[in-house]
Amino acid sequence: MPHPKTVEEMFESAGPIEYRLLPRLIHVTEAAAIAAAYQMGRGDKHFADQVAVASMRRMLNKLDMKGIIKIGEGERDEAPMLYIGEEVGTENGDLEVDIAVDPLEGTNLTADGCPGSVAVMAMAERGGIFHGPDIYMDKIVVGPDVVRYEEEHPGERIDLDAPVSHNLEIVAKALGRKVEELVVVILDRPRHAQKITEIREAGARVRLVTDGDLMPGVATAVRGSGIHVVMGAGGSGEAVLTAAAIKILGGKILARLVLPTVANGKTKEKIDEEIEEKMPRLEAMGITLENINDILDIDKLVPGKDVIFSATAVTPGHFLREVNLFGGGDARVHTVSMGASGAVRFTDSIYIKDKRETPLYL
Ligand code: VTB
Ligand code: MG
Ligand code: MG
Repeated sequence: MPHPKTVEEMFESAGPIEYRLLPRLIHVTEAAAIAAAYQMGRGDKHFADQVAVASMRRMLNKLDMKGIIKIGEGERDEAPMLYIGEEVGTENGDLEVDIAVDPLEGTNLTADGCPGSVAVMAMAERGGIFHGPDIYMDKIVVGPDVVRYEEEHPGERIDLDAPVSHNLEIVAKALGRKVEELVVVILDRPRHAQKITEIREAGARVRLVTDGDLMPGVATAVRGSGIHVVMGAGGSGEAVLTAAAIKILGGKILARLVLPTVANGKTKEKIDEEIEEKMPRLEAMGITLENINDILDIDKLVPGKDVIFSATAVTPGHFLREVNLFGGGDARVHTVSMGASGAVRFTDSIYIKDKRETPLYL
């Protein structure tokens, strides 16, 4: 299919979810981010998360759709709201929507007032988002230059199981750089010690993050962000959310489910405990001990076509400004949103309650 070129053609190519729900999705992540922003730096990550979840859920339930949470914060027993499997929306209209959600990605970052936290959500048509548990996914995320390079150089491909240096060399060639000129983001965790050593030995530069590798993953597909690769095991919901944005932006992600006890090198006893505890609900989602190690590419993570994504910063991000709170509940928020048509928006929203009290200012 030829790439739509004009605004008019892009407008016409937008699917019903992008056309009808993307403008609303921006409000959903904005509301959650503002709620969380009131808890910034207050040291209580659970409460910050709770208010973001509650606000996001109230907003979602105003949307005319039959929505199902496909991946997120856990099943009903652990997550009282927006749990995996929860149905949301008014049920009016004909839109059947799959949802991936992280109401507050970076709860610690918010509680500590540190950069990098966002309220984030993705949607697609039914069957369009990976239905999975909230365990971990190991992954590698790169931007569209790598996809183009792979197409032009058959046989040269990034590979989740290949040595780190192999992958970094391909990314470097795709970007016309040396490996020394790459930046890799990875969560600062003991489980990544070996990988971090390998990245450094390959010569690349490393940016360790204490939390939040989702938006850095999106940033790999944004030229000028200064981030070229994200690697390592983090939340599976976060990986699927990354995949939704990466699919829209034309990048690449390879991922694999992994149990936290396995990733974090726990004892066999602890691993067996986790298997016993989690396998029944994993199996109900079609994930067995035989296929749990399968590599998931972007079309497995986000099979949908009418994919939309929105992230509103709570604290400052790589390409988003933080929430500003003014008097009387007025707020200014910065969001990146996008849909499969290729329309990407940076929205600088200002909510004014009393126009005379708080005039709009630049
Ligand atoms: C990652 C990261 C998140 O949790 O998913 C991480 O992207 C999971 O790893 O921002 P740990 O269990 O080792 O924390 C976060 O840091 C928080 O959701
Ligand atoms: Mg969260
Ligand atoms: Mg998270």
